[in-house]
Amino acid sequence: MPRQGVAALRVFLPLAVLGVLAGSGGAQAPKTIAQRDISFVPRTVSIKVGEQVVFRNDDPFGHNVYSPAQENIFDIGLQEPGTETPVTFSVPGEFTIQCRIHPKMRAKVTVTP
Ligand SMILES: [Cu+2]
Repeated sequence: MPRQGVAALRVFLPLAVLGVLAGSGGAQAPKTIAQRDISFVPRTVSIKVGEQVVFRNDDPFGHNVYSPAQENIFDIGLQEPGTETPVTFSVPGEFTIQCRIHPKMRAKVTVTP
């Protein structure tokens, strides 16, 4: 019996941590911006501060999504086809999202307080 309890905790704790990172209270799934045919789809997304945007690579080659802004700065690095990467936006404002490999790719994330 005690062993089972420990095993349950091991499963539960990582999930609890993920819940905290995801902002916890949200029943809503995070909004997704796909990378498809060397474009962001959709090109604009609005979220509330503290929420996530999931960047998903639908192309059969790599992308490198990043934000050049001073705030909410991030760089996903090379993102393999078929993978998703969540990014939390903790500062309100309008943020341009770009791809290092394809400079013409542009999206905008609006983060409201
Ligand atoms: Cu790209």
